[in-house]
Amino acid sequence: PQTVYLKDYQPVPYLAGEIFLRFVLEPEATEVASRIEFRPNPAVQRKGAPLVLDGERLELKSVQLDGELLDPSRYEVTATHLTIADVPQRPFTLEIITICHPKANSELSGLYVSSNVFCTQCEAEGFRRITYFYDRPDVMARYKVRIEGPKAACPVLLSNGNPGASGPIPGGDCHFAEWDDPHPKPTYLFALVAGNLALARDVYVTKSGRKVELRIYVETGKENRCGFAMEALKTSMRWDEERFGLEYDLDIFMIVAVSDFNMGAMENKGLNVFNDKYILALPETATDVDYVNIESIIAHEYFHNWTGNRITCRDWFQLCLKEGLTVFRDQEFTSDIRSRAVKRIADVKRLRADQFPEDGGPLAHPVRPVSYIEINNFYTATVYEKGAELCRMMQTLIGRDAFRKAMDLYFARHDGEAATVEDFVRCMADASGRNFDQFFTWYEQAGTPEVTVTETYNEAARAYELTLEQATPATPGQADKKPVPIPLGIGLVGPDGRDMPLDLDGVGVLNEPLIELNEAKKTFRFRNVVKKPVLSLNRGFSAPIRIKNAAPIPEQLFLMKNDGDTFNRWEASQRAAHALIRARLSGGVPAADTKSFIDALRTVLTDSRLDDAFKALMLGLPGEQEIATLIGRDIDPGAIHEARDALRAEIGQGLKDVLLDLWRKTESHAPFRPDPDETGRRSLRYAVLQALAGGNAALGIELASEQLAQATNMTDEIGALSTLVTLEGPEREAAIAAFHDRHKGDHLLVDKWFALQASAPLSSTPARVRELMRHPDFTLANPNRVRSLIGVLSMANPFAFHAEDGDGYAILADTILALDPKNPQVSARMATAFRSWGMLEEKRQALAKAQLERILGTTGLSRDLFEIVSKSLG
Ligand code: DPP
Ligand code: ZN
Repeated sequence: PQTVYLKDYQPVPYLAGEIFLRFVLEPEATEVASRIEFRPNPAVQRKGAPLVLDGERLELKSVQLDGELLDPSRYEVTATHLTIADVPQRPFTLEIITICHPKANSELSGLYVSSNVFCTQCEAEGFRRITYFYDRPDVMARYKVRIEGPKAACPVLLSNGNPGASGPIPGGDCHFAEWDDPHPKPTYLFALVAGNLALARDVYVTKSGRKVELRIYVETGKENRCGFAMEALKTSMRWDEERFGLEYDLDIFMIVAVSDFNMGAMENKGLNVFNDKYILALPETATDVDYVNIESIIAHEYFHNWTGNRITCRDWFQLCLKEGLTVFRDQEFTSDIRSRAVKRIADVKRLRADQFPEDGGPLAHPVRPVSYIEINNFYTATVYEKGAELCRMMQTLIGRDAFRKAMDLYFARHDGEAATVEDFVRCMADASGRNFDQFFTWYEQAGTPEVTVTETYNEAARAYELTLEQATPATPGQADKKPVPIPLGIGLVGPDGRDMPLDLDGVGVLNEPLIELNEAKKTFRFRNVVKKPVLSLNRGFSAPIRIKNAAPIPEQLFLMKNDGDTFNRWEASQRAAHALIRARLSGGVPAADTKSFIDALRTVLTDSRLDDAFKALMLGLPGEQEIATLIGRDIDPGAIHEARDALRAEIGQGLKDVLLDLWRKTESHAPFRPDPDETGRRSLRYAVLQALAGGNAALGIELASEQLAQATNMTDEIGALSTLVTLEGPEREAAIAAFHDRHKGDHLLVDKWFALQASAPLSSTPARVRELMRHPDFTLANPNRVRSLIGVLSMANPFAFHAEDGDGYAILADTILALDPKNPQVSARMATAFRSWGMLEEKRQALAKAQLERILGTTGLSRDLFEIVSKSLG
């Protein structure tokens, strides 16, 4: 397969004006007629260049140029392109008729059928499976669409933009609908949906008083499950007006929920398509986690209307321009409407679980990559989550007001354009007056920077010296790293638990509690530090770095109890727990330290000023994957699991009284509400249950079973079950069977049923997963189903995935090989679970490597899978 390079970017020789598309829908063979206005691109000095259009899996029927039918000798058709060597060097119109095969499309890219509904997914390069065109984001055109289809099977006919004419087609059972999108857009934002769908409606009035019709389309019978999504949509629309001054720009905004979808959701202009798990919610079908996800994904896709659609990307290397920025925007949205501290902790947990391992392994790539084989492989945690961290750092460095000015400038300069990361960062620089040249390294350099801390304190001189050194480990293709500018939130906490003034030598008392490490090494000298302080660094996780030498446990415990920065209070608990688990792994059991850790936890859990959600987070130990990433080599996932479990047991036993008290206090029979308080209460309740079960399995089984028996909403049901499935015994099996009986008619709940079993850290889990792969409800055709069983096993259950006999690896490889011919995007995504094989202990390393080699040795691999597996093998 070919590699595509950023440095090879070339604009197209012909630009497109209007594109008119006519679809005659049939599941087996859909006819697409296009009429496209082209004109030579004045910015390109290649007179007479051929017109080379992208197209895949299309049956070409005819080509007309300016109304004249072209003889096939005038053009060339390959598996990937239509080339017309000789086109006029003035505006011309091309008309093409092609056939595509939606029913046979198992890749879920292009036009396909999901549960009898026609739908499209065009990002990144799916449009080329619909018709021949320039399938790249820098070619923006005005779309007019006419859809014709059978009235009975497809009463609903949707595309982007505003609705136009519609009605019956004389002489048959078909009807048509026309859509007109006034905003020029690239191919990847095109969408079409047609089928028998039910509808929820609402109206939104924008801040300038325009009425926007809101519609959410779902499977018939599920209309009553869209209320929460609709509210989230209206809240998002309001928030974007208030925080960024951005208003919606069409007469109608539509969302369609489908059950077969490769991604979470897609921001097509005016017609978002969603994986239905991120739309449908009722208290008895969705958990708190589902509610929070629905809210933030609705917001994310809506926010793309400006950051992504109005201003799009010049090429796919600029993907973070829309994704990193839009994740940052959705994070801010959630922070504003829920708890900022809880959101920050959740995001950092996710960054550490997904992005840090990616950045430290064979698939590491810069936030703006320089090459790819398959672009679909670059919808990664690095592009999204680290990309968002870069936006956050820019806001931290210039302040919220200047950041807003920079955003305004970005829209003023680039609205309607396909922009680059340079364009965006230039707006930051121009609006703030700050130089961002060095900052750009963050976009170009892969790897997680490591900061080493050295402190000295001189009581007599009241002088505190902080020396910080940064280094970024080598990543594939990037051996030498440059220093990056690192903004560090900082506090010097005095013995009374209060922050002391930050009086920096040569600067004076800092206005903002922030220092910047721009060079490889720097010493900060603080004056008038009357007592030896405890350092609280990288407050709020102001930079996506790793502090290499964490302070000793007693200091962490002090911060856990006292730090004025909520994030760092949590961070300190993670560091302390991590240190305790590490100590166990190397044989030393520090009884005194464990006891003081438990005491510190007790202080937190009994503090009535702290909210439930925060307490729940404080009870959560660092994940096994996270611990493994920090250790970095010779990993024995079984040993990590045991050491972590042993600490859990001590916590469960040592805090039994407090935990039981919280268990009683968090009981409620009030009607379900997915608001922050109630969500927090339930999250604490189930963290407490897990902790109690960790200390005493029998007690865990008893409480979980009791809770399950009286559960009236899905959060309570899953909360109880997710603990119960970790505890072997007849109760577990009975509960699993009962859940299926109760919920087998609801595909989203059947997904949960698979996921619960795949998540259990038991040695019986791989065998259970193999059994479930033969269950009548299991299918490789549905991405959510694959993710809930095989994805959960391989990405969320390190203990079972890394089973000593290698069966976890074999299951994953078997699945990947069976899936790849059907859906390469998902098979490649699954394969990333192997990426950290190189840090395993020898025996597991060999087992995992053998599976990777087995995959790579298979003929006919997709480009997607080939890229992931070959890069993983290094
Ligand atoms: N649908 C994906 C997202 O919104 C890709 N654009 O992130
Ligand atoms: Zn996005």
